Amino acid sequence: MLDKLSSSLKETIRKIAKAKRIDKQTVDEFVRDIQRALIQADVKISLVKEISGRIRERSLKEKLVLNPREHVIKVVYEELINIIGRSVEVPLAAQRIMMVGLHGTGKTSSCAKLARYYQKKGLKPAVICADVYRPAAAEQLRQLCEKIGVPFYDGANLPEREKGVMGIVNAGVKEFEKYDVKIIDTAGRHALEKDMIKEIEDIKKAINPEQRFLVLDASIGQQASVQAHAFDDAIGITGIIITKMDGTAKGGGALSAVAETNSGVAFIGTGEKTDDFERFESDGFISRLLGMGDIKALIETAEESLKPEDVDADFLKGKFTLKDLYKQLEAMKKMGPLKKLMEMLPLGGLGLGLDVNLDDTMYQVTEDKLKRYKVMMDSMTEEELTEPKIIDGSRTRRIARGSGTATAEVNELIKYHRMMQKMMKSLTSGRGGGKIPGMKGMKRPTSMSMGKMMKRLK
Ligand SMILES: Nc1nc2c(ncn2[C@@H]2O[C@H](COP(=O)(O)OP(=O)(O)O)[C@@H](O)[C@H]2O)c(=O)[nH]1
Ligand SMILES: [Mg+2]
Repeated sequence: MLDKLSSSLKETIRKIAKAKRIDKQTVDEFVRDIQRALIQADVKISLVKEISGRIRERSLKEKLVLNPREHVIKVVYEELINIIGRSVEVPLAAQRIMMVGLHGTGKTSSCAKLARYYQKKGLKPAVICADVYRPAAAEQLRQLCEKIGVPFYDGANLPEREKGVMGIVNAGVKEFEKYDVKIIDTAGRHALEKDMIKEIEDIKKAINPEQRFLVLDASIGQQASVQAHAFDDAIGITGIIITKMDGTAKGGGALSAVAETNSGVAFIGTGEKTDDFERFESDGFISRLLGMGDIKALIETAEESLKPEDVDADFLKGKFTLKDLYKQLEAMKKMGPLKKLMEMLPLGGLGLGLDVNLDDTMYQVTEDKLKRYKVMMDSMTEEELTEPKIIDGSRTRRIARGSGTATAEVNELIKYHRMMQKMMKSLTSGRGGGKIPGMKGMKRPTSMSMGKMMKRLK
């Protein structure tokens, strides 16, 4: 996916990191590399110019809080996030979703992918087919739904005269009253035509869907913005799904074009299979594009290393998320059994007040356990991951259902997190026994030195 853009950008980042010095000439060189890469990915020229200007300006004029190389990397990263696509929130709640888009863009496949997504998150989805023009359309959707065990409705039980689009949509929504997420597939046309627009306006009026997702084919590049504007004018698009990101080098065009509309990218399709579908989050996406899963953490760490008191304050506020825990556990897996590690710490002196009783099995961070934690975390919302406090009984049940685990396992993860959070707090607060010499690495499990980053880039 966007392999070419990715490899060019990685090459540039590597150059920046290795640069002997950062001056006007080198920055100009980096900017030219970035321009070339973006234009090849079909990003609009005016946007490319805009981002180049800002990178140049910020790289050279901004007050430095980092070393100059890290500063330039940070600027590139932030500016790319600004143009490569705005992402939108996708709530995990009961809702009606209508899918719109031109013919062949991937609406029908995306209906099944979306149903699968919600199913994995522990919600109950159902799908309605409102494409009455092509007999094969209903059959295609039925087969996709059958494969993932999601109920499907196409009005087969309706009397002939009610088998129109509106009849099916209304009956379908009623039929699936008890389902959390109702996904409605609509018919497309080969071009933006009045009767299609009228039809989707009617559907919107009749059932008032909370989400109106527009499906765009990535290979159209910048043209995405024309379609996005037109559909947005008609029904107010709440999120965009960009499909076929796997098959084109122009994905950068589609991703940046939608940022010009009133909406943002919700999901991307990365293949023909129902699981080839991911939530789009611009910062994570750009990090991956630049080849540094931890670039954000790296940059934050670099910033924080200048003001250690801020790091502490962060943890004191309880900013130790489930994602942090996961990273921590991964690191620990390498270090050996957690129990040994715990024994090495003067726990009493730390004032941990460990009221959680952990049995022996919980001390062992095994590959298997990490995998199970990962699927549970995949079934959580962003909010739950950052504020695990909000995970109550009903959320626990939903997470367990979505990840195919037991509520007891979810509870174990939460308990684990609470314990580690406590430990992190006392390690970094400077109180409750103070810092432990030689344990500085504990403070920021994600931190990476520039040297390490370079190694990773090689
Ligand atoms: N490679 C790839 N193919 C896709 C993706 N999404 C859809 N397709 C394919 O595109 C074609 C049209 O998809 P379909 O869902 O029928 O489009 P619709 O006419 O908008 O309903 C099908 O052959 C799909 O398998 C994707 O993300 N990647
Ligand atoms: Mg279709």
